[in-house]
Amino acid sequence: MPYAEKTSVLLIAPVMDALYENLINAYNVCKLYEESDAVGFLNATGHQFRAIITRGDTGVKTEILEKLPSLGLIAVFGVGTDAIDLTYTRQHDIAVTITSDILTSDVADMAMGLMLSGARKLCQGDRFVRSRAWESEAPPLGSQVSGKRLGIVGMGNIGQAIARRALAFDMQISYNSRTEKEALPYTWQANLLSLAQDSDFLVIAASGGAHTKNLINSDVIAAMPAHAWLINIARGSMVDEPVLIDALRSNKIAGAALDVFANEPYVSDAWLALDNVVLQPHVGSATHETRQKMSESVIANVDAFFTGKTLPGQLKGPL
Ligand code: 8YV
Repeated sequence: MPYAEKTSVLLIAPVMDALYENLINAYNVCKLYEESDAVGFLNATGHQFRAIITRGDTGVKTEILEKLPSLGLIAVFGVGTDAIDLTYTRQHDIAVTITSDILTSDVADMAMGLMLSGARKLCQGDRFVRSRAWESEAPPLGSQVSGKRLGIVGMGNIGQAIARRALAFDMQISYNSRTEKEALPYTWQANLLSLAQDSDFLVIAASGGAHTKNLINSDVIAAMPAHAWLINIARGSMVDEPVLIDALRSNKIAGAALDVFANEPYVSDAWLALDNVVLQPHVGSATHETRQKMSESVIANVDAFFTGKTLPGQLKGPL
């Protein structure tokens, strides 16, 4: 059989081993993040890449796209496209694929987990047992979750999956989104401030990007009741973090349970000094099952692109 050279693809950020192994079986994978002179590398080789692979949290800088004149595909390991310039991709006819509908349940589970661990003080309880404080003190009381008012910011797939779970907790569910989703049995609040005011738990489940940057600002945080919790499983960029930190320091709200941060993986010392927070390292979709399916989805999209088939995860809808 004649020797066929593998097609080159460009990897923007590290991915899980299983995905990397699958990619190298079929493609010549170049790791941009390991290049000491990324600009020089792209100047010399950029024209050869028709596909790149990246993560939802990393996306790809437009300066990189500009050095890839043959690019036809950005395959995202994740669903977030907020770190990709979609105006550029549309103008240059670059398809963007995401791992649609795979991580919804896990991220919704994480939102419920954060809500419960914050309000019921699960992390403090764990530390209380480990430190043996239990032998001499009574454990702290938490706040009830069942039956409370849940406000969801964003009612896409993940918001809806959170709402379905919250129904089983007898929660009263309201949401804020650009338009009302009349088919859903939840109360639409056109005004985010009113939603914040009327929620015991405010969960951020909208997509990131310029349109939602600092959406949870000082007005929204000031509108939240003093006993309320803020939960974020979406993007750190959606929260004005210094304002939230101030509110938590002065107990203007009860707490925050966060899976995402504005400058992750860097998390400022201010967060670490607070004990009314639950902090997670962006692990909403991080289960073996989901990450395996996400890997398969990325491979399916890259393979479909190079064999001229319909891209199963192609981003749809208006930008
Ligand atoms: C991914 C995410 O797990 O889907 C997204 O946009 O942010 C996460 O769910 C992440 O891209 C993997 O690192």
